[in-house]
Order: sequence, then C-alpha cells, then structure tokens
Amino acid sequence: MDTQIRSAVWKILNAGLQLTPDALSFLKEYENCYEIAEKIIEKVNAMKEKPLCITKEFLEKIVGEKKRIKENENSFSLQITGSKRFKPLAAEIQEDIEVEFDPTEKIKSQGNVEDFLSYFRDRFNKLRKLFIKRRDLKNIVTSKTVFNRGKKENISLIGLVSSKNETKSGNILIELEDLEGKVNVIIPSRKPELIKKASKVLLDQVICIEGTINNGFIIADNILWPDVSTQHMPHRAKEHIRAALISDTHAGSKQFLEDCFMKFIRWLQGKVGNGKQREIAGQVKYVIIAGDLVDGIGVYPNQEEELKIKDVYEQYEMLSKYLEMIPEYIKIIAIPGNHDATRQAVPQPAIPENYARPLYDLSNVIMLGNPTKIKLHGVRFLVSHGRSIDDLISDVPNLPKNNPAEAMKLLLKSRHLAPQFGKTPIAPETTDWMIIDEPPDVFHAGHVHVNGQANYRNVTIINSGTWQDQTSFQKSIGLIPTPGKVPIYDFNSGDILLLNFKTE
Ligand code: D5M
Ligand code: FE
Ligand code: ZN
Repeated sequence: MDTQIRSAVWKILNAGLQLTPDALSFLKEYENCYEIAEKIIEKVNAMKEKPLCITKEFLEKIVGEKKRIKENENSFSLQITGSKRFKPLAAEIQEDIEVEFDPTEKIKSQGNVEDFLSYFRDRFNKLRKLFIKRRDLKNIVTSKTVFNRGKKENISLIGLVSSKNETKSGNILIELEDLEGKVNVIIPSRKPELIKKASKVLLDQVICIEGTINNGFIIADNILWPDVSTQHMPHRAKEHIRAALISDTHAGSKQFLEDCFMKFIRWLQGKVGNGKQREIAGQVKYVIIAGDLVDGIGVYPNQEEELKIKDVYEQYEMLSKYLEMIPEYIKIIAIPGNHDATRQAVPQPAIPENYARPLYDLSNVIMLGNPTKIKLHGVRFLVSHGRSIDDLISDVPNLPKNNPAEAMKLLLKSRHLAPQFGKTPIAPETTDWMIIDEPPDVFHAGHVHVNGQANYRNVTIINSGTWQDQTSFQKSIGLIPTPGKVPIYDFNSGDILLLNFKTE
C-alpha cells in the first residue's frame, strides 16, 4: 500500500474508527488522503453521536468541504501542491558517510571505583594535552612543582576542579587537582570580571589558572578553558545538499504531535510547500535524530498517564511507520536519548536491535550511540542527546532557558559533553568518550525541547527542539517547548534555515 494512504488509514484506526471497503477505495484516490483523514477525525470529534464506521458518503461530504478550505489557506504547512512533479536533487547524489566515533562497540565498563579513577585520569590527561597544544600558556607547572617558583613569577596550572566555594569576603576559592596533588586557588573579589568568569567554572571541569603564588595559594589572574581555537576553519561540501536536524520525537507519548510530524514527512516527500520550499526538500539527503526517539516507559513517576502507547516495542514500531515514509534516498541517522531503551549513563550504546527491530529493518536508517561523531561529505557532525545542557542551565547563572545553544557553547569551551560528575549519569569507562577531542563543524543536540542556534568560533551549534507538545510535568516546571521547528543545514554554505511545521 502506498505510504500516504497507509499513514491516513493508520491515523483513522488510531482514532478508534473503521473504514468501509468502499470508503477505503474512495480515500485511495486522493493524494491528500492524509489531510482528509485529519478532517474526518476532526469532524467525528465534533459529532455528538459518533459513527463507528466511516462510509463513502461521509467521505464525499468531507472532500467537498476540504476543497473549499484549501482555497483559503496559504500557510506553509498546509499548502497542497497537487500533482506537480518533484525531482529531488538529493536522489541523484551518492551518500558519503563516515562514522568517526560510535560508543556502541567501545563500551566496557564494569562500574567499579577503580574504573572511575582511570576515567578521571583519562579526562585530565586528554584535556591537559589540549591545553598544552595551544602553545599560549607560559610556565606550566604541576601541583608538585608550583611552589618551587618565585613569588612574582607568572605560572599556569592545569587541573580538575575538585571544589569551588565563595568565602565570606567574596573571594572564590577553587581547589584544583592534578595527578600529583591539590592546590588552592583564590579568585579575588577585587576582580569582578574574573569573578564573573569563575561563575562558569563547573565541578570536575579541567581548567587552567594563570596567576602568581602567595602564602601557599595561587592568586588567579585569569581562568582558561580548553576551548576551540579562533583559527578553527569549518569544512564545507561541494554538493548542494542539506540535512534536517531533529530530536525528541517521543513516539508513544500522548503529546507526540503526529500531524505536525506528518507535515514534515510530507514536505520531505515533496508533497507540501511552495516551489522554493519543495526545492529545499529535494536537497535533503540526511535526517539526523539526536535522541529521545520514543517516550519509553517508566522513565519518570506516573509516566503511564501521559502515554498513548504503553509498550516500548510498539513505540519503536510506530516511529518506524513514520520514518518508513521518508524517501529512501534520504539517510536517517539516529542516536538514543534518556527516554530510549538503552543504558541511561553516557556514553550510551545504540538502542539494541531487539527493542528497535523495525527501525533496523529500514534500509536507510543508521542506528548509532550517544554521542556520535560522523563525517558527511567531509563535514564533521558531533551529535549528542544533550542531557547535561539541563545541568548547565540550572548551575550557571544567566544562561538563557530559551536558547540552549548558549549552554552548548560552554560545553564546547570546556571540550566536554558532560563535565559535572553526579549530574547527568556518567558510566565509569576507562576512557573518557565524552571529551570533544576535535571541534566539529556542526554540534547538534536536543533534550531541552527548545530550538536554538548559535555560532561559536565557526562551529555551528544547533539544538533541534522536539515533536512533543508541553507535558504536564513540563508545565509544572515552567518549560515552554518549541515543537515542530526544524533547522535545515546547508552543507555547501553552512547556513541554517528554520522551518516551522507546527499548525497553530
Ligand atoms: O526532557 C525534556 C525537558 O524536560 C528537558 O529540558 C529537561 C526537562 N526535564 C525532564 N525531566 C526532568 C526532571 N526530572 N527534572 C527537571 N527537568 C526535567 P526529556 O528528556 O525529554 O524528559
Ligand atoms: Fe526529550
Ligand atoms: Zn531527553
């Protein structure tokens, strides 16, 4: 059965309605059968006595009304283009995918204390190397050698932040730890700019302090993060293709916006949008999904009340029914989030095949772990679900809630995807796979359900938003999601176009 009619029938059945065979044949004749299905449900919902079965006569009435409505509508998401030919450029272009890092096969942790020791040792060593590579640091010392230096000498100490406190006089006291010991650093209250910088210092981050020695302390002159080089040059592709960046579909949730997601798929199929919008659809070669594919089950207390589908296998099945409708020449890359059926601690292996079989069965879907590094046509993508963004927004003063890209900037600066231990759960792998060893060209995350974009030292930062409407939990914490917005990344120019599929 054609995918359009399949989704229309799926929608009707899901609403608890049946179609007579006549009605089914009638519906099949219409290219906009999905919109007709929406209208059927809307109509039935408005009826006092609801029919159990939708007949051909019922449909004929609706189609008449539908035609009239279409003439008055001109919004992007509802525009029907009829039978104009769609010739997608991306179908002519060969895929070019290189998975540079996928944690799935690397994961080994047994979860004991020694593992955590090696984990933090690895974090420190790798980030220290990044600092040393910068070559702008003078007189690098260690916790052991620092006090051999003279009082007036400027020194640089690299260490992991093991504590941070404000003293009564308004100084900030940071304890830095390296492989040899610990040193106390004072950020003096008389330097307000430095105090402001210190507010961005997180526990367990590896930072560098520049300063001088006084009475067994380091008095800080500056705080540095491993950061991204100002010389970072992004890679661009010669092909005029694009990627649609999405996340947090939350299939199975009562708040999953099926119609909105369906509009997105119909746009990818070249079935909605004006000429320019359809041309852009035809350039989409990749859809990247940054986690929370399904809503899961038992993720938070009383989640059942918020679920339309209470079985995680069926949730993946439902998502696959949608993804199946995406043209096959478009490659779909999906990683897990904290709602998916894989371990919660990062790095997360890909969702196992036994949970998400229908997704693995789609020939154009590639299932990877969280985080993932992937090179598409030479352009480097770092894709991570982004749970730690929450931690940063709650702990760093003045980080905006309505643009998660600002928090993502700080992750890039710290060259780490989950700096704070004891927040986003981290698995005690002996290697720290959450380090951003190479700055990517595109840093894509989700999780916060709020769309946002930024550019930081030539890295394009994108938080893709969600397809789930506000849940009662989100309402209780004042989170206003931005569902249905899709950033479209242009591989050739590096530009982002934001499309809105939400029907108001
Ligand atoms: O997360 C969706 C959004 O909801 C994200 O911004 C975090 C927020 N969220 C989710 N669970 C919690 C708890 N327990 N406390 C505070 N904030 C939360 P998602 O991963 O889709 O559930
Ligand atoms: Fe989510
Ligand atoms: Zn999430």
